Amino acid sequence: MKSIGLVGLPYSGKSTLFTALTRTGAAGGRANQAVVPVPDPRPAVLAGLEGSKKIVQAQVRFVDVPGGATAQGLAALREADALCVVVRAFGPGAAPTEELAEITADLLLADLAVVERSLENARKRSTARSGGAAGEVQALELALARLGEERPLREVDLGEEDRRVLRGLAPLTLKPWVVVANLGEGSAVPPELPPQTLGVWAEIEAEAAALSPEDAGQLLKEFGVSSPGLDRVVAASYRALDLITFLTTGPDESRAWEVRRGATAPEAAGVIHTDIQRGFIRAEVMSYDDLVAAGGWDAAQARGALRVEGKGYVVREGDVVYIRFAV
Ligand SMILES: Nc1nc2c(ncn2[C@@H]2O[C@H](COP(=O)(O)OP(=O)(O)OP(=O)(O)O)[C@@H](O)[C@H]2O)c(=O)[nH]1
Ligand SMILES: [Mg+2]
Repeated sequence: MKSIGLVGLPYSGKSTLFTALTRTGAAGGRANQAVVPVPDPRPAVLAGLEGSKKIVQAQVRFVDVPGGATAQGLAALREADALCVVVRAFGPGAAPTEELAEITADLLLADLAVVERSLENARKRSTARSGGAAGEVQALELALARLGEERPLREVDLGEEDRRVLRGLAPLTLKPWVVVANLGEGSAVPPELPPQTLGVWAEIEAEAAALSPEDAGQLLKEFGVSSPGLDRVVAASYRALDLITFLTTGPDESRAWEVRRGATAPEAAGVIHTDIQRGFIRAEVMSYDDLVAAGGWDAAQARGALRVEGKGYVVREGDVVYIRFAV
């Protein structure tokens, strides 16, 4: 399960957004987390067609970190897989672009401090062991130089070894991120924010989160919210994290799973269970669309939609897979 850390200046509306996303109230002042199902209609559709007893969504964890670049807050963010940067675009004196610049600067500074400290240590070890930590020193020097130019590490062209070294430090600017503008009622995303910025009305959605589904739907409709923040924040985070969804279905359950884009069939099998990866023989695969168009797995197979794939197969978004394995 991936975790997404909410970061932003105080009063940007992180806790309000957290409430909207997770339907749980945020505990004041502390980092707070909640696991929510990833919105995806496909497992339920598969369950209907295959008569599964259970529907299981993929899950994602949100972590609400109280404002500012406190040591505690940054430590909580380091454990996140992706960041969701929340800027205030509601109320008097809203300056979302400046807020985004300020948060970016805070994250860059935090990384700079961590990389500097590690570089010092690596240099000491490198001289002591006559060049043993040379690769490490090189990676850290590159990172330090780029951070000094105010370049987030996520935008830096890093080699395999650089990535390995840096991953150990969990730099904040290496994490994929999604920018969310918390909008005032009826207003749109200010055009000066980055083009991928998501606009949400956190307060209205947080209010809706406390209502019954019917009342919530009514309220959101009144305010013209067609696609809830959760759907869009999760979708954008999946894109930023380069994740895809594959599905499994059977009499017991229909389920959505997340895997890194580019993963092979055995790697996807490993998401289900390490034993299934170890004993992988082959994957039987059809696309979700083909399965649904035919009205079920067997019917789709009869139409020739089933493919038998080996160890090298790269799993695609929306694949429904059945793994043959032996232990
Ligand atoms: N008008 C309006 N007020 C909002 C909106 N979102 C949040 N607020 C209000 O702004 C204040 C701060 O919101 P929080 O969600 O607590 O902000 P935060 O980012 O969690 O702040 P810290 O935890 O202190 O860092 C609260 O009084 C919210 O009710 C919004 O979309 N519109
Ligand atoms: Mg808060």
